[in-house]
Amino acid sequence: MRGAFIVFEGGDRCGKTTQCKRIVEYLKSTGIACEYMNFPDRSLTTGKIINDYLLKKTELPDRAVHLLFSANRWELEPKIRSLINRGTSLIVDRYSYSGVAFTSAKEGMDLEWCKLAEIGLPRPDLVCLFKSRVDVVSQRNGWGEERYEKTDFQKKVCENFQLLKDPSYWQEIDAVGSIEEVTENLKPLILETLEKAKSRKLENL
Ligand code: DGP
Ligand code: NA
Ligand code: NA
Repeated sequence: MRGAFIVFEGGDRCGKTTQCKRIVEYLKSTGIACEYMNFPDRSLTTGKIINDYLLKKTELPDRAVHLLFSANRWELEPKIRSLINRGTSLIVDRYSYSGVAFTSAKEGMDLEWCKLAEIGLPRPDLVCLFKSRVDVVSQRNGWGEERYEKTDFQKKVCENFQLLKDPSYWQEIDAVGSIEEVTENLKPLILETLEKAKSRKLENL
């Protein structure tokens, strides 16, 4: 039986990385095979260039950087498929939807063009979209260190996530409660998705 492919999405510093890791710990503690994965994976070949770009050490044209982020996901596509097919569930911190929402928040970038390089990647069984308020997250420590951490840009990103949202496999998560509360609310949703994935074929974007 295959594992489930679950993605957490949202604006920067909305708390989804913390929740991803807490869910992985919880699932492991109950004996469920699962792994944490995150995009961009800065340790990969493309990830090193992406890291320099995010830290504003290098400049690159918008389309070139968009395709690098996409290539970063394609670097791990064989691993994603093999883990899921061997029965390991994946809890993934950002995916193609960040790719589209962030790049298309830039001036002159078309949403449909942004989707093209994502076609053929495995489609998640569940996308948890973390709602957050930009005026709250922008107060968090270190805000502004990376390229996209600007209030107006993040508002645009959040609007783009709303355009991408597909109610058939997306759930909005209210990320305003305590860390413990958010995890408790997530657990039943995650467990239900793991169960359903067993009898469903993995689809593609
Ligand atoms: P993170 O390590 O999750 O904080 O992500 C780094 C930053 O990169 C964050 O601002 C979100 C952004 N990002 C993530 N994936 C993509 C992508 O595919 N394309 C673009 N343009 N930005 C992305
Ligand atoms: Na970030
Ligand atoms: Na993160």
